[in-house]
Amino acid sequence: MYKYFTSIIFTILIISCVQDKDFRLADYNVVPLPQEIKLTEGDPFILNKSTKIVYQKENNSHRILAEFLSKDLSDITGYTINIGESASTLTNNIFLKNTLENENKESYTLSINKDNMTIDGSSEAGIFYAIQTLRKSIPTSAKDYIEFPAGEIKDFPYYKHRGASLDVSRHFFSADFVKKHIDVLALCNMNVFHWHLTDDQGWRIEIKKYPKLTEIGSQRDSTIIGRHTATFDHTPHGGYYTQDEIKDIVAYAAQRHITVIPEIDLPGHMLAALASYPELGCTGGPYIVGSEWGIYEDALCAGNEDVFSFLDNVFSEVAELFPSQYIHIGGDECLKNRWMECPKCKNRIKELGLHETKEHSLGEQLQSYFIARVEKMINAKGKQIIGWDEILEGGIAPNATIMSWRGTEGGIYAANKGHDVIMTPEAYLYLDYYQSPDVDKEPFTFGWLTDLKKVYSYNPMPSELNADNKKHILGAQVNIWSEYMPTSKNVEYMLLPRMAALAETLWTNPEKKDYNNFVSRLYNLSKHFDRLGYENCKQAYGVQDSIVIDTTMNEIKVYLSTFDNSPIYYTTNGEEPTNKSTLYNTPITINNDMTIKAISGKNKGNPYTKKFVSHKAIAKPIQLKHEPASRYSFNGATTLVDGQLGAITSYRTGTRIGFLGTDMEAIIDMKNETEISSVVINCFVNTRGDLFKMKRLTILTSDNGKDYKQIYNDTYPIPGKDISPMIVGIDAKFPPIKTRYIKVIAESIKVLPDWHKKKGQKAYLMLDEIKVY
Ligand code: TNX
Repeated sequence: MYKYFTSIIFTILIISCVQDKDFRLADYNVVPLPQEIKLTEGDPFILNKSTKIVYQKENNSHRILAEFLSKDLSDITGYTINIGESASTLTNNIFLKNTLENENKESYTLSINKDNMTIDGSSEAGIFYAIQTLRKSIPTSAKDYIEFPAGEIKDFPYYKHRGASLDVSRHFFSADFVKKHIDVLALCNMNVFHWHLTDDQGWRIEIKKYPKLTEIGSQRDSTIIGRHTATFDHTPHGGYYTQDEIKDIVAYAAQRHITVIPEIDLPGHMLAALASYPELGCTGGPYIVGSEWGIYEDALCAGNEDVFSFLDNVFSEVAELFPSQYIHIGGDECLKNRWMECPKCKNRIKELGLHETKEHSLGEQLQSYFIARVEKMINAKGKQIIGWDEILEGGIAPNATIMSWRGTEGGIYAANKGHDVIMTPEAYLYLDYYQSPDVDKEPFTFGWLTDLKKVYSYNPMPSELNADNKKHILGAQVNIWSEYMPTSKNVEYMLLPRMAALAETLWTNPEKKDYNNFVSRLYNLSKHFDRLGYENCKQAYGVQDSIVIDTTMNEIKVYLSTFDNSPIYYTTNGEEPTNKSTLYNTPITINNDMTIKAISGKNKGNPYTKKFVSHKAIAKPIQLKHEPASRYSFNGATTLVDGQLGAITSYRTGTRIGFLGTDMEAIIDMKNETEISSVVINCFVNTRGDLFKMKRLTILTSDNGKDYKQIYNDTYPIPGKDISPMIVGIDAKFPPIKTRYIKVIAESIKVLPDWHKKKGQKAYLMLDEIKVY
C-alpha cells in the first residue's frame, strides 16, 4: 500500500515537473521563422531575477533596445530585469552588441549558453529583431524563471520592404492606437508603416498653410451603414493628427525600426480636400466630405496651376515631417469624367498636345502628366514617389515605385521597365476581406474571402521576371482599408493573425515555408497577442474543412482536420458538440439537410459550423452554357449543386457564382431517371449595386440529353431602384415528371436599366444553388 502511494506521488511529481518545465521553456521556433536555429547539447541559460541586460557604454540607442527587452521580460516574469552598461558578474548576462559583419543591415546572431546570452546585430535593427525573436520565444505562461535552450540562431530577412498600411481616413484612430498598431508590426518584424492619411471621407494630417483641410476636411456629418444601402448613421465622425503628434509617432516608429511612409492620395480620392478648398476642383463645388464608400467623380483639377502650388506647399510640410525616402502619392481610382468636361483641363490637354491613342485615353494621359509633375515636385524635395498601379496608365513617371494592388501584372510590367515594385495584390493581401467562411459570425467586411492559408500561400516574387528584374521586387505589404472597421478593435482583428502570415513570407526563406508548421508556431504567438491586448482571429486553430463534390459518385464528402491533429468531435443534428460527441475519423457524407458542428478536442480555435441542404441534384454532373464572370466563378458550375447556400452578408465568398451580362443556362445530368416536381433558386439582389433578379425562368427536361421539352416557364418583374441587399427565392412547381436531364435557364436582364447610375453597363445575376426536389 505504502509503495503504491509513493509511486503515485512520484508520478504526480514527474508530471508536474515536466509541465513546469514546459511552462518555462523558451522555443525559438517563432513567427517569422528564423533562417537558422542550431541547438547545442549544453545546459540552458536560465533567466531569473539576477539576469542583467548589458548594453554598449554611452550608447543611447543600445540603452533603448535594452529597455525594450527588459520591459518585455519583466512583463512576462513579473519581476524587473535590470539593465546596465557593464556586467556585474561573469555569468547570467544578456549582452547586446553590433559587431556582426553582414551586408544585410537587419541581420543578427543570438548565441545562448549556460553562462550568458549574446545578441549581435549587423546594425541596431539587427539587435531589435533578435529581441523580437527572443520575446516571442518565451511561453506566456512563464513565471519565476525562464529556460533558454543552448544554441545559436543566425537570422536575416529575405525582403527589404515588409509593410502594412492603415487607412485612417475612412475611420479615424487615435494617436495612441497608431502606436499600439506600430508595436504589433514590430513584433512581427515588419519595417514599413504605410499611413493612408487622406481620402474622400476625411483629411487627417494637419497642414499649417491650409488650416481648412482639417477644420473642414477632417469631419463628416454621417456614415453609411453596410454596403450599398441607403441607411446612414447621422453621427458626425472626424479627427486628425497634429504635426506634433505625427512627429511623435514617426519617432516612436523609428525606435522600433519602422519607417513611416505617408500617403496623400491624389488626384482622385480628394473630396475632403475639395470640401475644404472648392476652388481646387473642376466644377468649383460645393463639395461635402464623403459619407459613402466607393469612388467619387470629383478630383483635383488638372488644368488649374493653383492645384500644383497647393500640392507643392502640402508636400513641403509632409516632407519635413517624414524622414522616409518615399512619399506615397496614391494615384488610384481617379475617374476622368470631370476632367473631360472641364474647360481648364481641356485647355491643358490642348497645350500639351495630347491625343487619344490605342493604348491610352486622353484622361489617362492627363493623369500621367499630373503624376509626373507631382513626382518632379517631390524629387525636388529629395524624396521619391510611390504610386498605386493606376499610375502606369498613360505612361509611368520616370522614377516612380509601383505598388501593385490590382493583381500582380502592374508590378511585373513596372519591374520589366526597371522600376521598383511593392506587391500588394488585393486577392491575397487586402485584409479588409473576410478571414473565415462563416461570414455571419464575422464582423461585416468588404466581401471577399482571404483566409490565413491564402495569405500564407502568397509568393511576392513573380516567376515571370528574369533574374535581373527580380531585384526590383522590394517586398510586399498587407493593407487595412477601414471602411468597415469603425473601431480599433476591428482593425486588430482583421490584421491579426493574417499579417503574421505575410511577415513570415517576407522574412523567412521561401523554401522553409510550411503552413501547418507555421500555424503551430502562430498559435504560440497568438498568446502573445492576447497577452498584449490585441484582438485576433482564432479561426485557423480550430477545425478546418475540405469539401469534395464528387460528380462521379454523386456525393458530397466533408473532410475535417486540425493543424495539430487534435481529435475532432462533431454533431450533425444541430446540437453543440462536446468531447463526448462523435469522434471524427472518416469523412462525413451529406445525405440529408444537415448542419455539421465540430470542435477541436484541445479546445483550440473557434467552433466549426457549416450548413448543407440536400436535394436531388446534389453533386450531379452539371454543365454551363455561359461561363460565369471570372471574379465570380469560384468552383464553377459545381457551386450550383454543392449543397451550400450563400449568406445575406456577402455574395463574394465562394458560395455563389455570378453571371455578368449573360443568362445562366445549366444542364444537370441526374444520371438515372428521377422524378422531379420543383426547382428552387435564390437570387442575390442589390440594385444599388448591379445585382438583379432573373427576369424569366424556363425549365426543360430530356431523356436523351438532346431533345428537350419545356415543363415550366415564368417571368418576373425587373426589381426597382434602391433595393438594398436581399435574397429573392424563386420556387418553380410543376406536375411530377420523370427525367434524366434537366435544363434550367435563368434569364438575366443583362444590361442595367436607364434609371441606374451605371446604365447601359452589364448587370449581374448571382446564384448559389439549383435545388431540385
Ligand atoms: C480600393 S487599393 C482602394 C481603396 C479602398 C479599397 C477597398 C486602392 C489603391 N484603392 O480606396 O479602400 O479598394 O478594398
